[in-house]
Amino acid sequence: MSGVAVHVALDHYLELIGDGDEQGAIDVAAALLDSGMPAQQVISDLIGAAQRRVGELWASNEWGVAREHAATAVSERVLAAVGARTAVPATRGRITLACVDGEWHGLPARMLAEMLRLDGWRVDFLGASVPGRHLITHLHQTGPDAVALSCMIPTRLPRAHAAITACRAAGIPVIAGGRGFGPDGRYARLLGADAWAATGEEAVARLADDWPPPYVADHPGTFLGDEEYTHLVRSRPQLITCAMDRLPAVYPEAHHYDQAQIDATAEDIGHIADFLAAALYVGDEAIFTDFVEWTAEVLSSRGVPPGALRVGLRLVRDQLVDFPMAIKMIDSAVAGLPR
Ligand code: B12
Repeated sequence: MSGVAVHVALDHYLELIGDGDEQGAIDVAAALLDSGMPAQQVISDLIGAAQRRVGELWASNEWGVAREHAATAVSERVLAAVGARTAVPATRGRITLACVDGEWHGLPARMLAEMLRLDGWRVDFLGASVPGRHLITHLHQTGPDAVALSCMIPTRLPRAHAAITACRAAGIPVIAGGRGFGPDGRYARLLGADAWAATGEEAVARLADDWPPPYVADHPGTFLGDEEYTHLVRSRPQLITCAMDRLPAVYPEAHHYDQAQIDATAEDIGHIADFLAAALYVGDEAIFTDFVEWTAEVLSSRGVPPGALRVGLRLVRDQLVDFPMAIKMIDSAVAGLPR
C-alpha cells in the first residue's frame, strides 16, 4: 500500500468518523489490512493520524465537542475490530498499561495496548484515570514485567510522579509515554521513569529489544513540587471563586454572560491554575507558556479576543502576591500573547 493510498484512506476515514459511520470506518481499516498493511501500521497511520486531525478540527472550532466525541467513539470500535482480526499468542511476558490518575485520554493508551498485544505481550489494560493505589494493588496481584503509563496532559504530571515512584518501589520498571511527558519525554526522565517512548511503535521496539532496563536509583537530590506548588494547589478553589467574583468589575462584558459562559470561564481559570501548578511542579515555565499560547488560539477560533485571556491571567496573578515563580511564569506567558 503506497503512502498516497494511505492518505486517501485517511481522508475518507476522517469523513466517515466525522459522520459517525462506524461500519464504513471499519470497512476502510479492513481494506487496508486486506491490502497487506500490518495491523500496527493501520492503528498508527489510520486511527492515530485521524485522531490527531480530530484534535486540530476541534481546536479550530470546525468540529464541536459532540462530533469529536462521536468520532472518537467510532475510532474505539475500529481499533477493537482491527485487534479482533489478529490472534497473537502471548509469548513475551506481561505488561500493565494504565492512564495516570485524572487522565481521560484512554484511546491513545488503548492503541498502544493493541500494538503490544500484536507483538506477543499479555497486556492488562486498566483504561483511563487509574488511581495510584489501585494500580499498585494490581501490580501485586499480577507481577508484570513492566508498567506502561500514559499521560497526555501535563497537568497530570504530579500524579504521574506519584505513580512512577510507587511502581518502582514495588520493583516494576516503568515505561512512560504520551504528549504530557513533554516534547522529548523530558518530564518522564525528571519524574524517574525507567524509559520513555514517543510512539507506540517506539515503545514496541524498546520493550522487545531492551527490557528490563538496568535499575537506576532515584537521584537523592531530586526535589519536585516546591512550596509555591503546594500553596497553589491548596488555594485553587478560592482562586477560581475570587477571580469569578472580580471578573465583571474588570471585564464589563462579563455582566452579560449566560450560565454556559460563566461555567466555561470558571473552567478556563481552573485550567490556568492547573497548568501553572504543573509548571511549578517540574520547574519548567514552558508548560505554562505553551498552554497560554494554545489557549489563545483555541479562544480566538471561538471569537474570544486575547484581551479576555489577559484579564483571566491578571485575575489569577493579582492573587499570587507571595508566588514569585508563578508571577514570572504568568508574565512570560502574557508577554508572548498577540497584542
Ligand atoms: C479524543 C480526545 C479527547 C477525549 C478522549 C477520549 C478517549 N477515549 O481517549 C476527551 C473528550 C476525554 C478529551 C478531554 C480533554 N482533552 Co483531549 N483530545 C482528544 C484528541 C482529539 C484525540 C486523542 C487521541 O486519541 N489521540 C491519538 C493518539 C494516536 O495520539 P498520540 O499522542 O500520537 O499517541 C501516541 C503517543 O502519545 C504514545 N503514547 C500514548 N500513551 C502512551 C503510553 C506509553 C507508555 C508510551 C510508551 C507511549 C504512549 O503512543 C500513542 C500511539 O502511537 C486529542 C488530539 C491529539 N493530538 O491527540 C485531544 C487533546 C490531547 N486534548 C486536549 C485537551 C486540551 C483536552 C481537555 C483539557 C479539554 C477540556 N477543555 O476539557 C480534556 C482533558 C481531559 C483529561 N483530564 O484527561 C489537547 C491537549 C493540549 C495540551 N495543551 O496539552 C489535545 C491535543 C487537543 C488539541 N488539539 O488541542 N480529549
